[in-house]
Amino acid sequence: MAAKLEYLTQQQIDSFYRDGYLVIPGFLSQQDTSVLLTRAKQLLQDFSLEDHPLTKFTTGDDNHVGDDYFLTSGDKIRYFLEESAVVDGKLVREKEKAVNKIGHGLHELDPVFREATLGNPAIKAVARDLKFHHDPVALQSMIICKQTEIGGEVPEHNDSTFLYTNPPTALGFWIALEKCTPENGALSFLPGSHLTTPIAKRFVRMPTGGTGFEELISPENVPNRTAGKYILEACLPGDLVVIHGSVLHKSERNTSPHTRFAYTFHMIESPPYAEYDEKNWLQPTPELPFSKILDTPNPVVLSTA
Ligand SMILES: O=C(O)CCC(=O)C(=O)O
Repeated sequence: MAAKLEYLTQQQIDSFYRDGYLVIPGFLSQQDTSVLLTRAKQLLQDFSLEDHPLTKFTTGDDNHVGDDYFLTSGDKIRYFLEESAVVDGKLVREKEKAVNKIGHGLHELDPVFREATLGNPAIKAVARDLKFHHDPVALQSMIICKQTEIGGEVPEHNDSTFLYTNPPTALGFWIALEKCTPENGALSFLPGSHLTTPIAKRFVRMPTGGTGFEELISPENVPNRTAGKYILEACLPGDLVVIHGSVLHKSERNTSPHTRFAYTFHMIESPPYAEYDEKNWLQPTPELPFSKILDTPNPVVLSTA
């Protein structure tokens, strides 16, 4: 007998596996969404520029400092600036309006985001209903700010390229903290592309330092990209979008006067069902291993392919 659904309808599950993403309107209450937005703004206020690599180090030779700031951010709360907000090592905007994203250990280290991620029974219920993983763990989290006027574009990608396991198992949970519109860079998706787009490369730590891509399929063997049209998903504060790690998605630049804050975190499958290796840019530490989402693993999974 099929397990009883706790949060999703069968129609929502079918739509996720057909399209590669699922919008769940009103996943967080207005009150819970506003708590997260307030906390995100507090973190921006608390951000100290003192020892930030992009403002402290200015020459090309010091780029490795920025790499290190990124590569060791998995178990920290760190601030990544909009490129156009820093000129010659100086911030040309208020710091609160200059941060592109905050990451990548919010779900572990910040009490408010931890509660919204690891402590949220509705997230666990969605993970059980979707049956995407046997034993999901939370890998990373980010607040994406999409600042007014300069909020950077996120080009077309799929998440398993950047959060790679063998086989690919990334699953994104993306929660709008503010209204997302075509003007301020709402997400858009190529429905069904997760079924036809293999993970052709992966983002890795380079043996020589820094990061780069490793080919998994040589370019001549990568199938033509999925035909079809991108669908823009306007969202209201509190809406959740669950994102299959292989589905193509993107967001445009925010040229509007309205910010577009979102909170996102990713899950992956654990061994023995998937392997997470040392080439990945984000590495768990003995002090902070990846936290499990479910108390009891899902006995069966529907698909991660
Ligand atoms: O929030 C955005 O604009 C992009 C988010 C995204 O692509 C992701 O979480 O994978």
